[in-house]
Amino acid sequence: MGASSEDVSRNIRAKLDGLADTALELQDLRWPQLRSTLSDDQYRNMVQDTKYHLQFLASSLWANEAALYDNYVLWVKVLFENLALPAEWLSGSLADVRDAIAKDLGAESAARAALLIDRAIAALETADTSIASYITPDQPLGSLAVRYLGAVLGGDRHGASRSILDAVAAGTPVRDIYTHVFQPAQLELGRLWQLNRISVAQEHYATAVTQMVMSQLYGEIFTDAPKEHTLVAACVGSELHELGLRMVTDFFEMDGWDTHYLGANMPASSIVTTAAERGADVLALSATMSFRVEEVAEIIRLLRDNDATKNVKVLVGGYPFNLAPELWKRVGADNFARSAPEALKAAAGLVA
Ligand code: B12
Repeated sequence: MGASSEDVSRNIRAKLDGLADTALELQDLRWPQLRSTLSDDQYRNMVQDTKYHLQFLASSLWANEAALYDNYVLWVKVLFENLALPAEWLSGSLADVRDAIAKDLGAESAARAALLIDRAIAALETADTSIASYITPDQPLGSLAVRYLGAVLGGDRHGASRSILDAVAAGTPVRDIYTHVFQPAQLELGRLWQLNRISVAQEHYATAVTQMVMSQLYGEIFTDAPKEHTLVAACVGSELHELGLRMVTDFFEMDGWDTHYLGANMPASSIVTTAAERGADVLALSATMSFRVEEVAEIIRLLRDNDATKNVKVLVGGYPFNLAPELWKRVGADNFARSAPEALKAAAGLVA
C-alpha cells in the first residue's frame, strides 16, 4: 500500500463533505425507499452520523489505533439499538463510507480504510451491547452517589447540593466526592442518555448542577499557601466536555499547584500564549471526542515551535487516551494519565 494511514486520514478530512455526499448517494442505491420515509430531523441525523463515521475514521487512521474505531462503532451500535433503529443501517452505512472512499479517493485509500471498517463491521455481529451501571451502593460513597444522582435527575438541585455539602461538613474529603460521586454520576448520565432513558435536557441540567456544586466547594479547594509549580489546563479545539479537566485541575490546586483553568473550546494559539504568560511548568490538554486527537498534536507542535514554551511539559488525557494507552506518544505529549489522582503522580514525575 503506497499511501500511508496518515495520508489517507488527511485526504478524508480534506474531502469530508464530498465523501459524505457520495456515501449518502450509495446509501440511496442500497435502500431506494429509505429517504422518503425519514423526517427532516432523521435525515439530518443520518447526514451527521455519516460525517461522524468519516471523522472518527480519519482520526483512528491518523493515530493508527483500531481501538478508537472499534469503540466508536460499538458506541453507535448501542445507540441505534436503544433508539430501535435497524442494525443493518449501521453496517450498511459503514460499508457505504468505505465504498465512497474507494470511489472518491481510490482503491489504495479504501484498502487502508477497509482495515478498520471491515473489522468493525465483523465485530458488530457478536458485540455485547450491555453497559453496566457506573454506580452501585456497595462502591465507596456509593449510597451518597445514588442519592446525589437521584436528586439531580429528580430536578432537585438544592437537595443534590445539600447532600454533598453535608457530607463534606461531616469530614468526607473533596477528592473523594470528585472521584466517587461526581465522576460516576457523570458517567452514569452518559450511560442513561445512550440507553435512551434520560433526555439531553436532563443530562444538561445534571451537568450544570455538578458544576454548581463544584463551585460551592471552592472554599475547600483554594488556599493562600505559596505555590511552587504552575499548571495551565485547556480543552482542545471545539471540545465542549470540560468537567473531567476541571476535576483534574482542582486536584492540582488541592495539591498546592497554582492552576489556570481555561475550560472548553480554546483556540490553539491562546493556549500557547497563556502557557507562556503564566510560566506554566505543565500544560494539561484534554480531548473527549476521539476525532480531536490531531488537534492535540497540533497544539503540542505549536508549543514546541515557540521559544517561550518549548520546554513546557505536556500532560494529556480524556476518553481517547484511555482507550488507546500509547496515543499520548503519537500526539507528542510527555505523559498521560487516566484520572485526576494519576495525573498528579504523572506531573510530579515531569517536574522532578
Ligand atoms: C456531560 C456530557 C456532555 C456535555 C458536556 C458539558 C460540560 N460542560 O463538560 C455536553 C452536553 C456539552 C456534551 C456534548 C456532546 N457529547 Co457528551 N457527554 C457528557 C457525559 C455524560 C459526561 C462527561 C463527563 O463529565 N465525564 C466525567 C469526567 C470526570 O470524566 P472524563 O471526562 O473522562 O475525565 C476523567 C479522565 O478522562 C481524565 N481526564 C480528562 N481530561 C484529562 C486531561 C488530562 C491532562 C489528564 C491527565 C486526564 C484527563 O481525568 C478525568 C477525571 O478522572 C459523557 C459520558 C462519559 N462517559 O463521559 C458524554 C459523552 C462523552 N458525550 C458523548 C457525545 C456523543 C456527545 C456529543 C457528540 C452529543 C451530540 N450528538 O451532540 C456532543 C459533542 C460536544 C462537543 N462538541 O464536544 C459520548 C461520546 C461517545 C464517543 N464514542 O466518543 C459520551 C461518552 C456519551 C455516551 N455514553 O454516549 N456531552
